Amino acid sequence: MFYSKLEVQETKNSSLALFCLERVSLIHCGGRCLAQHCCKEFMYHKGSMRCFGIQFEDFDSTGNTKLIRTGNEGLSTYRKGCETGWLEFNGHCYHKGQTKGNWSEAKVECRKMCSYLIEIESKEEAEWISATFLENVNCPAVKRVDCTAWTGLNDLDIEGTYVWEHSKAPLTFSNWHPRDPSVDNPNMALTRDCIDILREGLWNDRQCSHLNWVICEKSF
Ligand SMILES: [Ca+2]
Ligand SMILES: [Ca+2]
Repeated sequence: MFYSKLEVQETKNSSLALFCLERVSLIHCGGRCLAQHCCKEFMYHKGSMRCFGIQFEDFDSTGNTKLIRTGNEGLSTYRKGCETGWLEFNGHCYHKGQTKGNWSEAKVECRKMCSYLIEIESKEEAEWISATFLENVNCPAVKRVDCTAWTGLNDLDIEGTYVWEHSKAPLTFSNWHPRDPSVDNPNMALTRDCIDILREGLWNDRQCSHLNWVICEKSF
């Protein structure tokens, strides 16, 4: 089940169209959207067989998207679920990459898939992420170093002021390890500006150049 049909048209003035196809089948339209990470949903008009791929509002990957008006008579909207290789939790999709990277590389990696480094808003989300992606990987002996993944949280701009990279939201929920962020040695915190999630779901500040697993998140 990749799509759910939206019965009630959401009230928006316009949507960003990623692509627009004429005279195609509903299945063709859905397949096209499914093949593109940046396609959030598609709109289809049965009569004219027109197909619009709609992209995530918070990503304009191509730079040449067109605005189309919603509320057009006869246009049905189909919202995409999580793509193959992505897992769902609470209305969001998550994907763990195959290779490790430093924090900037991790950020770029997620962005390529119209997603962002995980932003953790609850204890349930933290625990689900660690149980799903970190507890079952082959962990070498040093679990605190090797079985960890980047989050979008960082204090790169202002030391001690933590923000989520994609949403720019300040920290409302936190799940720090009792000794973090660098509680025992505050000087160390000055060079540790990127936050990762440990195997047990707790957070730790680390140098951004460290190589960590990459977990990306997107809504649907
Ligand atoms: Ca989240
Ligand atoms: Ca810091």
